[in-house]
Amino acid sequence: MNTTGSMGRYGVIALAMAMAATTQAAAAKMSTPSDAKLIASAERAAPMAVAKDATIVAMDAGGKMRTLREGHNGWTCMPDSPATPGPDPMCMDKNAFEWAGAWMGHKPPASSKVGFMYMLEGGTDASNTDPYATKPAAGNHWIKTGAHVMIVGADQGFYDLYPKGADPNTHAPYVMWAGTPYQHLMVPIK
Ligand SMILES: [Cu+2]
Repeated sequence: MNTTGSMGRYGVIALAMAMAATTQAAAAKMSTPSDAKLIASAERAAPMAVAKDATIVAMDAGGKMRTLREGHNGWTCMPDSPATPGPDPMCMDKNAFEWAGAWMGHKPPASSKVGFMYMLEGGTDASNTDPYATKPAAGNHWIKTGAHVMIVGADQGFYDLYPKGADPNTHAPYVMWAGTPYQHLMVPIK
């Protein structure tokens, strides 16, 4: 007996695929905040005097950068990353934005191009030693830092002034991802 009835085997498979695609589209739609929400999230990263005239960019579902709003003060802000537990929007000056692009693109950052970044909503990072960890490893936990600013692209001698452990005290300045091309100083401000 043909258990798939009159549709036949391939009809059932096609139907199942169509249903899966519809479910995925619905899930994507539900989890994608509006541009207004993304912009508001991005603007919370810095003082409003900086954020209100900044370019706002966001990563789309396919990992491509999309410009939500063109700015004119040299700053670029990104909304919270949904991949981490807490809110972590950021505002970057030009050098810091280039640095972040190098990190995300797995490329070497420019040397001695010091950049500055605001993260006034704080941030959570999966590892203080691995720039590409996406979740904490066994016996590890999310590195949670409150409102802070970051200094990126400085020389080694600068980072050598600060602690570099895997489990830093996040209430005082410390180096994240020490010894990698993406080491940077995390500076809590509260
Ligand atoms: Cu940060």
